[in-house]
Amino acid sequence: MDKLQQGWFSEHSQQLWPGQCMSLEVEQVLYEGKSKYQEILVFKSKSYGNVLVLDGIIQCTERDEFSYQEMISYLPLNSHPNPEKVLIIGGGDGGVARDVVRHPLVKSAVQCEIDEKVIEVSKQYLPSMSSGFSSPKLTLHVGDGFDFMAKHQGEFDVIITDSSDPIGPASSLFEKSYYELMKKALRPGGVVCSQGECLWLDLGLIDNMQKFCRSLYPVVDYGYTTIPTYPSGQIGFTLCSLNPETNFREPLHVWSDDQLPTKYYNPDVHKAAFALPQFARKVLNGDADPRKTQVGSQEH
Ligand code: SPM
Repeated sequence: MDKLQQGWFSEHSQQLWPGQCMSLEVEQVLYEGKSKYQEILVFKSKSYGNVLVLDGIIQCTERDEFSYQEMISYLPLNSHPNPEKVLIIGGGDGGVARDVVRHPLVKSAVQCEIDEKVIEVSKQYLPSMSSGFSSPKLTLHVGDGFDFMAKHQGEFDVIITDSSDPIGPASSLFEKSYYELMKKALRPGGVVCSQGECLWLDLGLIDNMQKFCRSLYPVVDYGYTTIPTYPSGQIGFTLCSLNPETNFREPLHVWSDDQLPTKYYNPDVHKAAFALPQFARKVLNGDADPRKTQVGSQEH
């Protein structure tokens, strides 16, 4: 199916969200090309600003990106007592780097993104997100996250994985071996937070990830944010901590607007991010089968 038709972009994925799609009206196509890893599209939309699309999937729009980037950054950074050194895997648009380097306790951040072309295109068409790349706190490395972490063990307080979906170049980032590798790259008491997919679409995957994470880390949780331009309007985060005392649901740090200006995140939103609807809570507590939460199931 052609993703650009009659002035509209439509996000179809038979594999990830069969039978539904998000469409945005296009004002102008700004960039269309192919990198070594994926197809890249940037267009100016009628109502959501500039939009970055990788392999046909919306990654961010200027209008709502902050809800995802702030939450994937500040849920873990405000759950660690002293998050001085941060590693970002992926996040080539720069939005997560922008929000990580703003955090008052972060002294340095290293970002490892595999696709240089995404960085280049984002610098040109998404300047409000890519501003983080110019921070003196940030070191940018182009390469594979697995290789990078294997060479940097025991170095990071927080590791944030801002990935695309579990098909194509990012699929390995949703596997147990990746969480084992992150565990080794953390300092004692370290915390990880990864793009953790959608309760409405991916509950089986989320359940499976929570289970294997619990076999590796003493504290594991799932928090989420709302975001209009991701499928079903919701996306979550897999959070794990090496510190058995961590409670992701209560922020350890509370900042004034002068110290950490935000547009989505605040301490109440932080706590609310972990309040799961009943169908999801039952599955993640082990009281229901994720397959029984499909449309039309009468199971309660
Ligand atoms: N820095 C923004 C990059 C976004 N990374 C996550 C993109 C996920 C897109 N698909 C969402 C599908 C939810 N099931």
